[in-house]
Amino acid sequence: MASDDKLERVVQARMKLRARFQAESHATPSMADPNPQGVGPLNRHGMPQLPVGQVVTKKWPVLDLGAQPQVALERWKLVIDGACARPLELDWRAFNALEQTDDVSDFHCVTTWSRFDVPWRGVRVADVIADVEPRDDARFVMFHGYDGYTTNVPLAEAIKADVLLVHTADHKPLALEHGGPVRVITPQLYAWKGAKWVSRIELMTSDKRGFWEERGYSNTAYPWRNDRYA
Ligand SMILES: Nc1nc2c(c(=O)[nH]1)N[C@H]1C(S)=C(S)[C@@H](COP(=O)(O)O)O[C@H]1N2
Ligand SMILES: [Mo]
Repeated sequence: MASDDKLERVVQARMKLRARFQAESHATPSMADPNPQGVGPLNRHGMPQLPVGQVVTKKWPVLDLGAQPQVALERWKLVIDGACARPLELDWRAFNALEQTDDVSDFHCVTTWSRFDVPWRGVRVADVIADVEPRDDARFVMFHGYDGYTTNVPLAEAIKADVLLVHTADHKPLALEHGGPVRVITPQLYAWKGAKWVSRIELMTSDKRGFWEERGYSNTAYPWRNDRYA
């Protein structure tokens, strides 16, 4: 357990970050689209069940760049750095000692399949970002994977409560092919915004495009706007 001083510092940092982005986070289409483009009965967040153009799958397809990096837990680390006061490097033990969150959310792949109701367990991205005390000019995040993959999101998206660093899916350790030991999930954005085999969370002062964003995928990636390609 953290000392009182450390805990107080982290709580203060979290409150500051939340206050700074509250309005922006609630205004994004992914959180509360005034006119969501989807089908089916209203579901979580008052959205239709399925974003337009998606079909439900029970299977979980695998998409990667052709390599699945195997990182032994003894060598695994996660770096959180960039535009912040206290860059951090977590090893496996330190990561697992952080507060754990259980959530159930949907997974929407831009290649038109969606998985409903996936049970996840992991650490809130907002928590580790608050811990490094982002500078006031930090506004964007780049997620990096051990395979060299990158994907960018606004800080306001990254700190949503359902954006997690997950190590468990479907009540089992996250399989290598799905990004184990740890990946990011972004339930309110298309799934390419969640880096598998995540190695680094980089805070940025200006937006930079990640791997698919550079190759014509939408920078914003809102499933509820059918916002797939730029
Ligand atoms: N590191 C890494 N993360 C990645 C990818 C990748 O190639 N490398 N592919 C992305 C894409 S395009 C999608 S749709 C999802 C797929 O996750 P899955 O293979 O677990 O279904 O992971 C995303 N995260
Ligand atoms: Mo994808």
